[in-house]
Amino acid sequence: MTRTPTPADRFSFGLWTVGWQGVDVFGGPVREPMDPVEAVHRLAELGAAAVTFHDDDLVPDDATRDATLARFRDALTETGMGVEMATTNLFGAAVFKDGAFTANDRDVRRYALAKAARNIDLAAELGATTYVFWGGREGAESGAAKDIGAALERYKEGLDTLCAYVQEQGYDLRFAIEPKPNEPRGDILLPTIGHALALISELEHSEMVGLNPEVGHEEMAGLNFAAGIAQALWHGKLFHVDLNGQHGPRFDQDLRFGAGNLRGAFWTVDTLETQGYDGYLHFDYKPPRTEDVEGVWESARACMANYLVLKEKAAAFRADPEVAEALETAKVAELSQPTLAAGETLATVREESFDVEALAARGCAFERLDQLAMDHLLGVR
Ligand code: GLT
Ligand code: MN
Ligand code: MN
Repeated sequence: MTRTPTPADRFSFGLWTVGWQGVDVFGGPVREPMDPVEAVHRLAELGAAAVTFHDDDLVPDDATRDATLARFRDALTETGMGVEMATTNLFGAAVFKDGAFTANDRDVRRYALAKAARNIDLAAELGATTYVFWGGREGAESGAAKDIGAALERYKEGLDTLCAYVQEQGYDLRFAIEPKPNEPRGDILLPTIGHALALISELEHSEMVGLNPEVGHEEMAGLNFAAGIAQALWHGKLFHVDLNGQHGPRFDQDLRFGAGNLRGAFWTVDTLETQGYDGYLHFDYKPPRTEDVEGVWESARACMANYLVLKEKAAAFRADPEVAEALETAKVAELSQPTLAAGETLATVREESFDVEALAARGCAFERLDQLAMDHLLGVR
């Protein structure tokens, strides 16, 4: 197995990731703006397959829109890079200070729909097949300010309206909702994978809406990312993924993939590689402010290399005969057997037929299994 990425690995990056100038709440930019054309070329050289963008990353103003798009298209043709996903910036401008689809102000909601529809047209034109909705400003800082039920109605209305628009236009595009618990709002609507799945089930065109979960966002909420995406896969809703790193519940760190919770990253890769995910492996990280532009490319390279190393280690774990034996002892495959036999009813399952004490005394043998995974991760097996 090689640790040098190729387009066959289907790695992709947001233009806003390598292009992040380091502006945070305490300080201004530390790097020059990055030309999207430069980003496409450098990422292609590093072995990525595609880029993704917000409308404002690529075409921030109408005066330069056509010229920028012409240069961008040329860069894609020259490098063979694709655009696999696009999204709308519905959070940066002052007009979205109280949200976009769920702003109390109806005019803001109407403007947000128009802004999203315009970029959906561009996304389809550039060949994107996924359109992400990260509602970072959809939320509140205080209780009385937001009627949560009404906000969810408007969220549904916004998504239903845009789904209908995509269908009318005949675009080959699916939507992916990205949950996040907080930041920039005090509390964000659809804070976790589970909340978003529940909203999706209420949508008019729920079949065309899935998820784009981000590692750091679930971990900010203290949740297990691998378990979250495993559930999303079970629902057939893991349309896309944002890979990055996070050190537990604190501000959104957006570290390079593999940094932060390394064991979590191992299980994330194992889940993506074994549970039927076939989408792009998208990195949504922020090269730290300490880095110059060379550090930016170094961290982008590291995101992909870390994924490939973990993929190698997870595969070695799965292929290890001792692991197979430990899985057997831990009865992991037994969970796939239905609890009742075909045609059996509860009438034949009698409490008195079980030796409950003996069942209770059986060890589960999970520690040995987990230590084998740890040994693979640590490189001692
Ligand atoms: C923003 C956010 C990300 C989202 C992006 C998509 S924008 O950078 O922090 O998690 O994925 O809108
Ligand atoms: Mn993030
Ligand atoms: Mn993200």
